[in-house]
Amino acid sequence: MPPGARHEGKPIIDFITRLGPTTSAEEYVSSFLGSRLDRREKKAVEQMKVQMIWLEPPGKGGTRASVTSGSGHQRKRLSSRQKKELGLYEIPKEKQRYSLYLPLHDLWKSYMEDLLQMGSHRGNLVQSQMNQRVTKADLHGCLLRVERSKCPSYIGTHGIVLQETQNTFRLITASNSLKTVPKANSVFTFDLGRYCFCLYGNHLRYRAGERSARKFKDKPTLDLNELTAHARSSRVYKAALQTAIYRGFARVLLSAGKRKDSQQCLHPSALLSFSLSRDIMSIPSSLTLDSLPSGVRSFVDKWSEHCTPEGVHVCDGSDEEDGALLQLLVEKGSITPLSKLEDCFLCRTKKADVARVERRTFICSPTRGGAKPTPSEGIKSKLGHWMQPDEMDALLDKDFAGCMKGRTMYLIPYCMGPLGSDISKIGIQLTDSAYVVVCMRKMTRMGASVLQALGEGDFVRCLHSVGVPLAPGAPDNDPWPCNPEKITIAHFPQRREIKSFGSGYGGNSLLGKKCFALRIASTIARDEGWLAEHMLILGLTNPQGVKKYIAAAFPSQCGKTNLAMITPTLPGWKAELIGDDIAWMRFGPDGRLWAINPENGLFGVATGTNMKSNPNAMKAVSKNTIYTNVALTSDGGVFWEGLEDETPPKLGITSWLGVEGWEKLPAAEKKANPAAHPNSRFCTPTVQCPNLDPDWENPSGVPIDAILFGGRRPKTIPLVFETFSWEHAIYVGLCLRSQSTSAAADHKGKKIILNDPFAMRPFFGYNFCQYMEHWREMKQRPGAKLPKVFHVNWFREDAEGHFIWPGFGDNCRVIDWILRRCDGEDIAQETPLGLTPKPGTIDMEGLGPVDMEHLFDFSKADLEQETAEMEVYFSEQMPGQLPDFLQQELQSFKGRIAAMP
Ligand code: O2Y
Ligand code: MN
Repeated sequence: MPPGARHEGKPIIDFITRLGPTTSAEEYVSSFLGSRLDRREKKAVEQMKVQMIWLEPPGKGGTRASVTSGSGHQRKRLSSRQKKELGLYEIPKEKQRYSLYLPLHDLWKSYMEDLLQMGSHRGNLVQSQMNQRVTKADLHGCLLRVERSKCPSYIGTHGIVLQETQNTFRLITASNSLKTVPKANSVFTFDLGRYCFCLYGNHLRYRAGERSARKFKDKPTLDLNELTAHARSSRVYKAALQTAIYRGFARVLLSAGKRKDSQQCLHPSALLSFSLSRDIMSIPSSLTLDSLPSGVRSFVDKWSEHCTPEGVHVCDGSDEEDGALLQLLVEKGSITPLSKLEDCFLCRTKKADVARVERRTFICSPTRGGAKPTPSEGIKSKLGHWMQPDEMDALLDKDFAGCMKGRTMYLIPYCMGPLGSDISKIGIQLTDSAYVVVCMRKMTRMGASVLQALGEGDFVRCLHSVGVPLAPGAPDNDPWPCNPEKITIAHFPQRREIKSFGSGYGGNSLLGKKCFALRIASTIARDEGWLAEHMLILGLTNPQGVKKYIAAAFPSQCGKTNLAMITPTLPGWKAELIGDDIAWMRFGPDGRLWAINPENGLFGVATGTNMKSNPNAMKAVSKNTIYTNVALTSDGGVFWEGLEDETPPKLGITSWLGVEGWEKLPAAEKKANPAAHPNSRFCTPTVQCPNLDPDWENPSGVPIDAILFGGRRPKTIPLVFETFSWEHAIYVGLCLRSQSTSAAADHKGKKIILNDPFAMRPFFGYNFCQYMEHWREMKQRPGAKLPKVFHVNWFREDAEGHFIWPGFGDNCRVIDWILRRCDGEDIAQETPLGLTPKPGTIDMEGLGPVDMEHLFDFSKADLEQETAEMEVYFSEQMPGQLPDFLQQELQSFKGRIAAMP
């Protein structure tokens, strides 16, 4: 610290801005002394020089009473009053700018690093020396934060120290305001490098000069209980100590002594230091890095070295941890509590981070052909993106280097599937997003029990960052940090690894979902002989009490969640949810496919969900839910398009973009700027769904009787048809098409029919043509009893564009027909497409008039066009690569069409 900066009064002010980064302390001060002061100020500084000498530890030749200046003759000190009169304590308004003092802060940091020997000599100081030095250090320029105070209004005050008096610090905050905070009964922290130091104000009640000359005694005083509200248990202490050790700073922490209550105390010093980021300090966990299995430990060591977070928090999944994280997110402005709904929060993302980003989603298998079929020349592949693994590693290594600076790295141990099931798989996600942690806790089984189940077993390695490191001292005040230009979601199926950078949203950041449970799992499934599919799982019990299970694959936003939570309109029917998005299906000992839902939560689209379309979902999301990008109502509730009839008209609405009074906008403007983003989501635990199946966590899964494919098809494709064979079923999966939705950012807005084979187009973890071969091989397994496969279309339209079929709860009428077919009832007739219901075999009891003829109507020309379009698709997307058995299916279909009158 330059001597000139060691003063009690007027701070170094505007000349700071002129200093270059290499300016030495002396130059810095000379610059100030020599050129920038007016007469009055120079005189004051002369006086301060005297004061500066005072602040040096008194040597043999000097006494407080007689200190000599450089010129040799004695000077009299200014009294505090005189200094006040000289205006030394005043900081003019125009100088009250935080940015002016950042160079001072930098200078202070190098002074402290020297003082504490944190540079090349690091490690030489013993605990007591370290404490002495921190105690005596000049704090002008320190970025200090009030961690605790008797007066709560000071807590959180954070700024650069400009003045220190006996009883106060004066700070300039990032919002350019001067704050005077009392030392008494306050606890302060400051960060230095990767360490966080803690100072007890009661011990600092001296003038800076006196403090520097004082001898402080180490005395046992504190434990972590006194530091933060959440740090009330020895678990937290252990985590703190362990993290400190991990950081190589354990020297500063000694586990000396035990308190009466047997909690270990931090080192018996009033001025203890420990290496924890602020977020870590306030989030409790029963887990420490040392408790991790060795494979997990090397994984986190590797990436924390590379991403350089402030600290690592190992998530234990407890309620306390969840509550503290939610609180932290509220404090940071990332989420808002919804007063109307119990334990519900609203999160608003940035406009540029609202959906999955397919064009930046890659499968990094060793060869291009391992990831996707080769399209014909000049045609862009729509079946995935590939990058060579080394190339992707190199690219992402750059992006991830230092990307978590200033942030906490959270380690999330999670399990896809019920804990203890043979079918389940474990992942470890490292992330710097607390939002991701709280969502992962709802979406997966997460925490301590997962690590226990893992032991030294293998796991899927998942690394995620929002990609926004914080500059030293910069405030963490962006509620939705993201780096949209650099979004990359990379999968390394052979290494069972996922790396995601730049986005905090849903499918890009909750890596257990699409990345693991579909892309990586589909590869594992191929290797191990099972299926990982984009399918809901639903149990249906008919009025006779016979229960069957279906799995259904629909492209995004085709009502999959609605079907998974269907309330059947047919009397006596019961529908029970297993899962709404993903199914893992394995052969059971009986040769049937048994399915589990690998997820623990619903990440459903909010728009369009209401008491008519999905009453079960509405009930599920009435508590303990995180809403993202929905609108806020003036009574602390939520709103989205589709809730108009269920929202009192007087309520004010603030759109997802923060537009207040949205409800008063003209209809056209409302349409152009919806209250909720079309891909707005609710994130809620599955267990909150009222129609949950009692077997939803059965480790063996449930036996699947029928598989359904479906899409939004306004014309040509009938309400339902049954496939002729397993091979024909694969052909129907291959030909799955649907009107576009908004879930994928790349196709926003446009209503076009898109190919979405198996509803898996964005989710294949390996080459789609090999995927179809794998499906075929399922049949070759000895004793395989595969389910029947159907195609459904709830979205057939009349000439005016109105839906013909009522949909929603009435879809159970179609399912009834399907399940009767599974029982072998003779209720089907052959058509070129497949087997459709014989007239009158769909139960229409209690339903108004429906144009059944139109629902099943297709012409020869329609089918010819459909086939021609599919052939173009095959020749563009997979020329010469369509498996032979599917070529044969295509030819058979064409033959059936040709035979039509
Ligand atoms: O847009 C996102 O990030 C979420 S996408 C999603 C979420 C839940 C269920 N399905 C999907 C999907 O796109 O299929
Ligand atoms: Mn989905």
